[in-house]
Amino acid sequence: MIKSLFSFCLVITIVVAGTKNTRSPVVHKSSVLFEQRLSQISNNEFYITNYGVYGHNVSSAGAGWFWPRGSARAYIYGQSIWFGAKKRNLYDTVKVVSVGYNPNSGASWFAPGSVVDGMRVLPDTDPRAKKYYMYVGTDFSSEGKNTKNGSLPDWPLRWKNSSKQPGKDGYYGDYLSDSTERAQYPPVFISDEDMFCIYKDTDTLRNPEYKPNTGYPLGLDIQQTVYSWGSGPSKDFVYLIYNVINKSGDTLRECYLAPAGDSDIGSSTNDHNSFYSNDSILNLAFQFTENEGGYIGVIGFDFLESPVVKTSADSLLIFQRTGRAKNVGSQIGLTTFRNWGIDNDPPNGPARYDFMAAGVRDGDTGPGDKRLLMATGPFTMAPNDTARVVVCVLVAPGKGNPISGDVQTNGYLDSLVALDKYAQLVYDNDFQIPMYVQDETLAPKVFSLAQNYPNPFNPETEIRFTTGVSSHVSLKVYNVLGQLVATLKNEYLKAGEYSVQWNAQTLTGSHAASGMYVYRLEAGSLVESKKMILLR
Ligand SMILES: [Ca+2]
Ligand SMILES: [Ca+2]
Repeated sequence: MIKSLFSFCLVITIVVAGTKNTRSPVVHKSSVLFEQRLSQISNNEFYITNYGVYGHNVSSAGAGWFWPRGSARAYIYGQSIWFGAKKRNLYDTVKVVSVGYNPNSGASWFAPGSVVDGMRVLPDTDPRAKKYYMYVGTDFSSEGKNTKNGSLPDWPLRWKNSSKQPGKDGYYGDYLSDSTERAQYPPVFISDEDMFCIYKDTDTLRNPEYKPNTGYPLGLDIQQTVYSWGSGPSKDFVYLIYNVINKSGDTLRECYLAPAGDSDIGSSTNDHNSFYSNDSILNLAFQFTENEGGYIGVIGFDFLESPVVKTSADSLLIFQRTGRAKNVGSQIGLTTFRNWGIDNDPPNGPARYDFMAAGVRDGDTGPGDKRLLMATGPFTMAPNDTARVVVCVLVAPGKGNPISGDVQTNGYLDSLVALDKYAQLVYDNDFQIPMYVQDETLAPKVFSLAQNYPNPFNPETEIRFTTGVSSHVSLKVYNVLGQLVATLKNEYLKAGEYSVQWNAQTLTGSHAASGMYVYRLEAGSLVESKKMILLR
């Protein structure tokens, strides 16, 4: 449960139809890009948004992960990923954590969209916004057309390294649910329901803790694909696949990625969290409840895939287009597991970072209303690097009274562990990951220059710009007479998002006087300028 409904209401401004009771299958309001959907196939009946929150019903501010389907048995109150990194910022290295779900407030700092279309959320009237709704495979025909809303883009995923034709050979859940067709494409294990979306951490208006010069945002695009099934043992687990792309110009060091949030099994006050330590290969964290009517399941969270590095100072060895790492043992795996009570949330970015990087595995301290977090890291991301992490969420029946004796050895977890091993086996042997194909008809602007912030300013302000291709870039400040006052950037830059601070110091080292100034970006053939005001 969240502690403060008040702050939740302030931060989450999404208005969507549907409540926990009605379980509206499609929550999709045409005037607002923010969207949540309800899974239709899996035995896990869960809400998921196009900005990373899952297991939370945003519209009713309530639990959003139920098992088995059709029951009122809640297992998750709300969850997403946190992404933490160290980066150079002005004169220091700062610890920054972008929060996909804050269990204290319910807030998400992520927003639908890709950084290539700007740091802020696109207005719904912008035609580019359409590609940032949630894609759900069962909405699409075999030709990849959206049968629910023809004005939305085609299915965006294609097989990597494939010469197959879009439409016939693209990746559509409903198309490949045909077993005859499916047999033509072994060894692919096709999901019955696929959901895909892209979101980013760059819209600082979404971050209630945002302050200039604290290192935010990290400049991440997160491509998220969720796979679920309706039959066999697979119906009890769900894969969440994250491709996290560093779209900033900064190298992000000692990165950690962690599913984090609040699981509540039925009543939130009598739950236990722990980490399964009897198997060194499984990265399995789990939660169970003390006996209460009807709640007999145990929920688990596992990294099926995590990044591969030689050392934490090296960049990633595995990239989106080079395929997954088959050898689980060469991956970083789970390095931190945290289990904490509702009153002990880490209060800010550096504290969250230290929490994720602690390298500890907290034990069961239940019963209570507990949060949990499992982190993989550290790894380094150069600009444009992609880190892929695959999380499995699974629910299996428990046995007997879980608080009598050790759940690790008394057999209570047997069904969960067996299911998790099966989920890992399926992923390792039979699962190929399609790649996102950028819709070229909706090609991003190559360059963009943002308004400085704050403005007016005294004495420091921040100017952000995006270069879609690598080129020589200059960013200069002029006074109203057209005289050069300061050169903020004048060098060859890789494609990416950049942030520059100006402390109102002139070329000669003196302090610029109050007044209007023009900053001018030249990148390739583009010239763009904006005005800013220094008020001393
Ligand atoms: Ca409970
Ligand atoms: Ca809880």
